[in-house]
Amino acid sequence: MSKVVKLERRDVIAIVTVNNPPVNALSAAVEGGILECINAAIDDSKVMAVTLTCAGRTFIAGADITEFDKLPKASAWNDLLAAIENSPKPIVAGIHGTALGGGLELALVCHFRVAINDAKLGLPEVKLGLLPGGGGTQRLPRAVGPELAARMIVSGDPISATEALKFGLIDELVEASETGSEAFARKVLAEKRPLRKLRDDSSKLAAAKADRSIITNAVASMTRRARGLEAPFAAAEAVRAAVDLPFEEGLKKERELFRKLVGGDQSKAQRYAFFAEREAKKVVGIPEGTKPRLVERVAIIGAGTMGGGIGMSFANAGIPVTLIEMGEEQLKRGMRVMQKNWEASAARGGIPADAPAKCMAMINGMVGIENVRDADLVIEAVFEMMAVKKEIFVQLDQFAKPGAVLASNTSYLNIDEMANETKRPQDVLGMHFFSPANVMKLCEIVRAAKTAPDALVTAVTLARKIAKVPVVVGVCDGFVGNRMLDQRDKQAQKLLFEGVLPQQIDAVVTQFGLPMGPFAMSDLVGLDGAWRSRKRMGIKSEIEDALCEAGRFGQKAGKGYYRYEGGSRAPLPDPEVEKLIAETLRRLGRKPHAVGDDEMLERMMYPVINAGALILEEGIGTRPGDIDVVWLYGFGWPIYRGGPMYWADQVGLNRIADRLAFYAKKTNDPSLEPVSLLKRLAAEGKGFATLASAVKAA
Ligand code: T1G
Repeated sequence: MSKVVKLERRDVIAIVTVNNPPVNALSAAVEGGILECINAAIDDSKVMAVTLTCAGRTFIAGADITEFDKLPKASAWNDLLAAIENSPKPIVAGIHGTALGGGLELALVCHFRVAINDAKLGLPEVKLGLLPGGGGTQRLPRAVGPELAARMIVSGDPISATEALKFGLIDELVEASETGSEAFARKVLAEKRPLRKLRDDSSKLAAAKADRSIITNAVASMTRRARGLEAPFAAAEAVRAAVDLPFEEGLKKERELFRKLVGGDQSKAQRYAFFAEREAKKVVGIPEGTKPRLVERVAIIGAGTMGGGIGMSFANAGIPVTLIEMGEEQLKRGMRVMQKNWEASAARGGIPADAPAKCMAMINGMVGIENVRDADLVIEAVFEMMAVKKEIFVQLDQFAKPGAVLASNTSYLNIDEMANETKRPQDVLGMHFFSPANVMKLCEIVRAAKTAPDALVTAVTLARKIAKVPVVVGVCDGFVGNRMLDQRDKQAQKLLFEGVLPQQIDAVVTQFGLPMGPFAMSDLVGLDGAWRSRKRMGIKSEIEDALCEAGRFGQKAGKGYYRYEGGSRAPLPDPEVEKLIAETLRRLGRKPHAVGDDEMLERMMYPVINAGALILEEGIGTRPGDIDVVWLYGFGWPIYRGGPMYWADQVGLNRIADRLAFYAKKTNDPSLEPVSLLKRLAAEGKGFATLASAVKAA
């Protein structure tokens, strides 16, 4: 008997229990252990039926992703699937937590499946750049029909146990997975139910054989957002094979597609991103076992776009919010926007129809900062000016209860300066949400000089609780994300002044895989804010100033770098802008010249890598993977490229350092010179990945 799988017999029922924390991942040891137990149960003449369940918090959550990169070994995987499916005795899977990937595939070769109410079942392999590699693409369509199977496999999203029962993926909802599966096994014996093999039942495929649009439509809706990704399309091909081919041939097709993906660059990058996101949650440099403070109520100051979005995130997670404005009118306006957003989601079917009312009930709108007194966490999301924020912190010091964590949502400003306005700097930190805050998952947790470890852990824990992806960063202008993005935008502006059009520059960035280029992004954010700050500081940016002087403030004005028609947000190139740029360049005596796409990409992305290297050198970011997580969840970096620092390692730091030095000369821009960490790693022939192991999480 293996350490991770145990077998016990309760009269005629053999109970196989997997115990491989934290998520009962299918390591080779687990596969071998289950196979050993299943064979022993089949050989035991006293055993009439078998159950397969898991200890701990979840059923098997899939293959052990850490084992993909190890040398392929003769895995018991296919023998295990066959042993269960061909067992002469009924085998019942008892599911709790999440039955995902290989875990669900194991359950699919069992003859019966039961699950507890809040269990989830899914095949999320596409999110790792893979597709199910254990027959899932062939058995799931036979279990639930090809339409739902296509949705589940191509999107990677799980379904609830209730839906699973409705569609025939499970046979019964039970109170507890172990006792429930045992009772169900006894029922199967008592009722002499025949053993059911999904591979032998193609009845649910008939409709899709007759009407191909069933799959085509399901796949189309799931692949709409899959631009540049290989796995979703391969997954769709495997599901189509389930409809078109006999089972064994479909299985062969699945294996062929899986082998191609698992060795490919995209899956390697996506598996890297999976672990980088989990590593980022581990706060470095705090005492082992630091516990978060209790947070039962949150106060948010400012009911504008950011404050409202942040409030929605907490309310969505069931955490009561005191939303504070300085005036009744602003408060009402902010609350109305939140109500409208929730109602729009409900209308789209994103949340239940009764959710808007429930969420609004979590929001207690008040006027006056003294209403922070019962909050355990206060987040200010007021106007982005240091003087205003300092004043807020002076008042928070006066009104917030002792021990409350005091956070600023600032996207650039110095948290230390805000902390120094209080007598409790140990409670002060940044929680930088990305707009729209109720949608974007990234939350930069800014650690100030005096931030207490438990305050930091409180912010990270809360961010996770509201389904955000927290990354701890240090205090500097723009922290990690914006500081790096500024470098890209600076180079984009330079290309504009060399006569390259906004749409050409944006196209290079979107073709690379980012959702939006710098100029479409400026139109989305609005050009007027930056214009006002430039005027305040006496800084000129001739092209953008000319756009603002012409009232072209971006999407909000229906025109900016692009024009926007009929309320659509789709950016349309505008000959007016091309004329305005040409006139400005003429006035400045600039000679427009063409720049190739490859050069544009290098000149925009390599300075981003350089800034990332400086952030690591200064200790503002602790791990290269943290920086990658910031870009994946803050700016939509294409997951199949892993993240900027991962991508830089694939390009080669040598090449990046050389090209930066070249462009520094060519464009007479010393800020492009490679920073010392980048030069050192390049000279040593290393990548940023070598730094990751140097950082030990607490
Ligand atoms: N392999 C190895 N480690 C895993 C893992 C996995 N599959 N899943 C989670 N972990 C680790 C994770 O790194 C973290 O470690 C800890 O468990 C808790 O995870 C053959 C080929 C199950 C929903 O894609 O979606 O099966 O940081 O922080 O938020 O066809 O983990 O604590 O050291 O995410 O409660 C398919 C991936 C694999 C599921 C739990 N399965 N996991 O979420 O905890 S491919 C997946 C998840 C496959 C077959 C194919 C989530 C979770 P540490 P966590 P959580």
